[in-house]
Amino acid sequence: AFYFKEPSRTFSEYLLVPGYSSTESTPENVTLKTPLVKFKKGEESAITMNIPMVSAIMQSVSGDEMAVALAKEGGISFIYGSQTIEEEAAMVAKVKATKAGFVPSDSNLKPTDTLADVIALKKKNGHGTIAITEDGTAEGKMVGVVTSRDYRVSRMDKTTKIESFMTPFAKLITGKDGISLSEANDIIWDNKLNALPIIDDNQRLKYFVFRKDYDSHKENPNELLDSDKSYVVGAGINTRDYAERVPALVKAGADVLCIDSSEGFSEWQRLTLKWIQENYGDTVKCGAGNVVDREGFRFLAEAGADFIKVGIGGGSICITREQKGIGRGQATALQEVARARDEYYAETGVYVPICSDGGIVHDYHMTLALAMGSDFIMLGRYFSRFDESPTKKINVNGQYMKEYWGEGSARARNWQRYDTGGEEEGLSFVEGVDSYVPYAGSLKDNVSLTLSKIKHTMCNCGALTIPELQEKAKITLVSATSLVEGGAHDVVVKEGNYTNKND
Ligand code: MZP
Repeated sequence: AFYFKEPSRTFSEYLLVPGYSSTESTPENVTLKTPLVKFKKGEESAITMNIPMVSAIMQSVSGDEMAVALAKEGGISFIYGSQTIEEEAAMVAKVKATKAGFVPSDSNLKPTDTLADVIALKKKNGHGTIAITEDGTAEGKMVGVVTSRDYRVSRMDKTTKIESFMTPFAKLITGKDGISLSEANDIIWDNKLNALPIIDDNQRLKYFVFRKDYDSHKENPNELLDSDKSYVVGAGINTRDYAERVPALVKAGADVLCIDSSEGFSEWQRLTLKWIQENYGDTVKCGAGNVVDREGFRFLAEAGADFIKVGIGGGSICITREQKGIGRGQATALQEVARARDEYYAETGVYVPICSDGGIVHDYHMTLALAMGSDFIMLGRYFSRFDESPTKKINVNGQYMKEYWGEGSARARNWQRYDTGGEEEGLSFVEGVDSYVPYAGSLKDNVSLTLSKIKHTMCNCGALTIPELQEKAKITLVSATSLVEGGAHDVVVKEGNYTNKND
């Protein structure tokens, strides 16, 4: 057997030692832009992200709602592959169809629906303006609109029919398709509306222009109206049904794919990548993984992976190390793979981005992962706590929790992720658990806080970009006793004065 000389280590065993910060080292000057897919020296990656965060390929994390919310912040979700091809493609298509102000086809109700239906739809879509069409479909003629103001009449009974409180279409000030954004904005403000419905010649609703969308596009209004821009979305695939799944996802508009597997150093991944290259050349981008050492990285890089995920057994819901005794401490795995990535780049002139996947507990772990060479980070538990994850929010002993389960759990039954080929199909033993995580609110608020911490730390290290952080970072191992020194200690902390939401 081969024995590694050093023990494998986790993020919590390290700290960053500050470097020189100049007057330029301020959070506003930090950019977190990062490449998603491989590129040649001197060229740019075909897909870049504004923040180095992607959401995990998991049932309890990445549905279409998560994908839109994360894309709005500059990251990318990978829609889970442990569902039928049709269901996964439909989720991708829904994300691609979502534009600022766009109304998805299930955002309509008919006049005979009730206040309860309005409330349920508002909860699902997050906005209070709902179109009322003759038959409740997006193709139907628009007959009115319900706004937050209309249904906030508390005396109303939930069984009250919409027709009794909606604003009839005749009374609406409507915009025609082709209206300029500033014209739309004038109408919105002059009439104290929250949203302006934009209709086509047959009085069918095309989309709403929401006041909040206008505000966020003030700098460049054309991005919102006359624009085809859709949100970037990824999707998970497996090494069994790729010949059917990949075409369906590509047709639905997926921008990037990723082979979702707990162990990626396998011939099955090489064959999957080969099939994609033979059928699509380099027009379809696909990541692979997961690996934890140089050999695994080189194998997938040579097989043509567009990015490579690092990490086995470190996920919060993962029991692979306990069940099978395989894996490696995430920090050590990442350091070795990052060196292999740099070596491969020096040799071939091809930069293959790597993604640290799993095991992030504190926000500073993300900064460490970036400093250790990760180009971006995949997170499951982190995103599962937010409103936008596709799971139920439940009250457990007085505290709000969200459900979070592993892809290798009996609940997800994603046996393809743990498949080692052969005739055997199905889950023979579990590699993940079903759990609760404390509910933490909206993605936007939490991501902003996390990014702010990352940017401040980068400033302390004198780095304004991720590559600069990787070059300049000074990283030290910490002893078990100095870990205690790092938290509040030898004081009685008053209740409620410190909450680190990601802890
Ligand atoms: P975390 O962010 O919750 O710590 O880890 C998320 C990662 O754990 C996923 O991206 C995936 O690589 C991995 N995962 C998902 N399901 C399981 C499992 O059931 C798992 N064992 O390990």
